Amino acid sequence: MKLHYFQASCALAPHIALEWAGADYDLSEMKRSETRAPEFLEKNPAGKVPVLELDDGSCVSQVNAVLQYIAETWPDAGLGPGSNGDGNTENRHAVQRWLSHFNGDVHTSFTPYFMTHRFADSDGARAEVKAHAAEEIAFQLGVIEDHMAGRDWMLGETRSILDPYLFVFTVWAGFMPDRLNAFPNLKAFNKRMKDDPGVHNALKMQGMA
Ligand SMILES: N[C@@H](CCC(=O)N[C@@H](CS)C(=O)NCC(=O)O)C(=O)O
Repeated sequence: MKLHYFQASCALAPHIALEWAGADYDLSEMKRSETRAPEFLEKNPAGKVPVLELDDGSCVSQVNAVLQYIAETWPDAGLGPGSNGDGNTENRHAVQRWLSHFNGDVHTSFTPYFMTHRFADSDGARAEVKAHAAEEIAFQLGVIEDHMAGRDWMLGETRSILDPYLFVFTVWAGFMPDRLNAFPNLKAFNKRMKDDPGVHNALKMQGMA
């Protein structure tokens, strides 16, 4: 199996999950500009990483689907909803709720900030888009900051597929001028993750550590 990614993208989330799962996998590093190449569009018509290409040639795309595929394929790693032996519906709903929030609200708030050229042409308009995006990012990160008060991991005491995805947002926030200064709980979480051997491996493989 092969994970298609580019450096510091959201594909870092499944990359960490593969490390935590103890999976045997290869990496295929691409350039951001290659996501619209015909060969890549055959793997994911949406033209985005991550893509997890399986040994039979089929592909799993979309962050949430790839993360859930990893949790289900390596259940012993305990990364999925109810896989800690509790099996409860509350936990399943929490995982779905946060995956949706992450993918639909938080991830998309970063897009106009880092991909501003897709949203406006003039320098002035781009500056406005970026400023508004920064406000939305801060609002969405604030929701998770509050949730993380008194918690080590998104689900409390047990790590799950949510944590690598949250880690990506904390990395991206680190590229912004104010970094994580307004979010002490997320800052502590970022450090906790960086201290984890699997996270360190993934960052090293991506040339980020
Ligand atoms: N909805 C997609 C979003 C993935 C996404 O935004 N990927 C970015 C990297 S973080 C990407 O590949 N961007 C390339 C592009 O838009 O050209 C998912 O959940 O996988």
